[in-house]
Amino acid sequence: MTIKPVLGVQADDEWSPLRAVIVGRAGRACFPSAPAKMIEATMPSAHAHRFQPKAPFPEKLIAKAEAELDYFAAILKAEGIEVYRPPAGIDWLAEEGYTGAMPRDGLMSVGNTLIEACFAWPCRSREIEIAYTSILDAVSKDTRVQIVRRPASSFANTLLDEEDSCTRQWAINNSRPAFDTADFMRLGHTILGQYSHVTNQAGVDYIQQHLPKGYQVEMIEVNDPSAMHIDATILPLRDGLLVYNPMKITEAALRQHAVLASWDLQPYPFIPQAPTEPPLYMTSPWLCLNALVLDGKRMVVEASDLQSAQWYESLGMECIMCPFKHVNSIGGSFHCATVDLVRDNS
Ligand code: DAV
Repeated sequence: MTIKPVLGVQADDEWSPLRAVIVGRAGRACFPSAPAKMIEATMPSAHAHRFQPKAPFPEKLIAKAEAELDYFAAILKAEGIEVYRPPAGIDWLAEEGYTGAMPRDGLMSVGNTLIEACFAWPCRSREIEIAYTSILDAVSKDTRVQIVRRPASSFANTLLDEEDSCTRQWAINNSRPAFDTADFMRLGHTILGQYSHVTNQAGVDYIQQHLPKGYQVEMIEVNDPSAMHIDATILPLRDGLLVYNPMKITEAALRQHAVLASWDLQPYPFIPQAPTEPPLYMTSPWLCLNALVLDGKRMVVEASDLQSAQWYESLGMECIMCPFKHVNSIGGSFHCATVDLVRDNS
């Protein structure tokens, strides 16, 4: 039997059978450097001083993260999933960028449309162009695919302007569209999003304008003073079942959204602990919710996280264990490191 290559973009939820996916590559990854205000608002305070220009992550850490990403990609390929990778060895130090390991922050598929983030952090402004142009070219050979590249106007360096900035809830203002795509979670025709230190109202309006017909964004009420990315706060496991971080969101807030009204909503029942080595330079240990669901039955979970795996299994999932601690260290887990291009929900 020959397997037909799956090309294009057709995905609008987090759980339908995955057919084609992007898996990132670290390259010569660096601590992202952004104005102190943006870093202090979001990054773990113990590490905030590391986020300087030209500060590469330790070479050994990157080599291990790269091996984990390769192994993860091999697991997905062995499941028959088409895997797209950016070029190896991108020098993010020379580009004054961050990494190509976290494509979820910068690309979101909704139906046949792939939307590029209007990143708030200047060091990420060319990340998708640098690492993902060849993949965008490949998928757009399918003429049904719409790619929404970030507009030149979204590069304006105005997000920290304004005198009243110390009274604002978020580090950024609303002077131009800003959003990371990881502040959004797709549940079919409804996309749940959060405002954050990288996502503003103009960014939300921009997404809504560029969605295919019939899709809408709803903003979710999250209690997270350092909010940046919703994909360690909620995770749908299958149609009708979602897990969440009860320290950041309440069941009542989730139930306000019609799409979740009748879902089984399960709070994560433990307080996750950070590993001592390698350090989580950029995130909290809630990366345990940053898993990748393959098909509503199986999901990929960090190899040492037996506590989460047992819990997910008690909810009826089957866990595929994959080492990922070094990728976690540089900013994310399986959800962050991927972009689903095709999910089969027909
Ligand atoms: O809990 O630190 C991590 C999200 C990564 N995309 C957290 C959020």
